[in-house]
Amino acid sequence: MWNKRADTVVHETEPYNAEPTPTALAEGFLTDEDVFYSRNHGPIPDIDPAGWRLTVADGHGMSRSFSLVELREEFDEISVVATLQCAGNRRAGLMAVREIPGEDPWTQCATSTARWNGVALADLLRSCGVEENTPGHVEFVGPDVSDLATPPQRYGSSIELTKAMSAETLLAWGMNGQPLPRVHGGPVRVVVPGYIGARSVKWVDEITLRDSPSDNWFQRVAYRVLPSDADPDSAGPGDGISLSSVALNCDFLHPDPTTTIHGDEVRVGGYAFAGDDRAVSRVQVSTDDGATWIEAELAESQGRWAWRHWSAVVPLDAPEVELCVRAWDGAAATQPASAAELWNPKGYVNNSWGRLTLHRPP
Ligand code: MTE
Ligand code: MO
Repeated sequence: MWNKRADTVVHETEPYNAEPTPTALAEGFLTDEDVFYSRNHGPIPDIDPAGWRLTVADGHGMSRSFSLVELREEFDEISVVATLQCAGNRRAGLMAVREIPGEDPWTQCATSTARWNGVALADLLRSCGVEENTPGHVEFVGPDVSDLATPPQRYGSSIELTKAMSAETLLAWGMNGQPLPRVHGGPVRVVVPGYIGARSVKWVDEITLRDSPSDNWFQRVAYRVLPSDADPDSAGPGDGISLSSVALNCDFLHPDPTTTIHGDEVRVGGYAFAGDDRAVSRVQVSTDDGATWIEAELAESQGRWAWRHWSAVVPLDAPEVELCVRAWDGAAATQPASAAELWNPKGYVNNSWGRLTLHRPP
């Protein structure tokens, strides 16, 4: 379905929610369309690019509207390599601690990287008279109505105006050199590099300037880290920590733990990513539950908005070896060891150490 590989792990068909296998995700620094994870809260709309229009409103009664042709003609095309990562990435690790009803058990593959092409949102906003350094927020709304929200409503989110006016935030119509696929928001989506995937609104058709963050359910109620003892059903608007920047995170993508490893050492590898304003500075792997650490090699950085691939050769001196991996950022902050200390009622931001158990022939 949706041009995804046959080995894609489909959590739900309606709405469509699916992630690649770790092996598929490891294949490229950029993630091919048929591998890229897909996260939806409602039906995937079918929009004719020729009929699509984007309305930009100042929140005080003034608005302008753009067609796709106008966007392409009036503004310079830019391209940004950026990793999208769902706030629910690695939720399965939290569910292993305690159940999280009504949410999908994403593994470490609810994240993918693409080269996005389009226009800088800042250029579009400037053309509408928005000035740099004005305080405020920018709301994005798509046409897909989600009945997961209370009340059912179109999917929306917001970011601070400063991030909207940054060089990296874009309205994308291209992904890895191809027209943006329908399932990923075609004809046009927002891409907010360094922020949780939820802010990168697909099929965007309304942008509104605001004094405060969006009242949309997906901004005000969902995508918030509630205290571990909170009842998610009675959580109100504004409760919990609102997520924007992606937390420092990393995990294994290979080798496949269901295969038997021959030899007394093995090369392991995966991805590491840090959100807005931070960078991955180091990745380490341990074979003794964190007592000692082996420095992993980090692949060369391909820009500050993209993940880093890493790999390390580790000894395998027992029939079963449990590995863990952690990253560090530029402030020398690192990741917590266990998912238990991070458990939260909606299951967001599991950035505990990645873990992988490997087997040798008996
Ligand atoms: N935009 C709309 N209109 N509807 C959605 O359900 N899901 C968001 C975001 N944008 C969503 C959306 C979430 S939670 C994520 S993680 C990303 O899209 C996923 O983007 P992808 O499906 O292209 O991987
Ligand atoms: Mo997400």
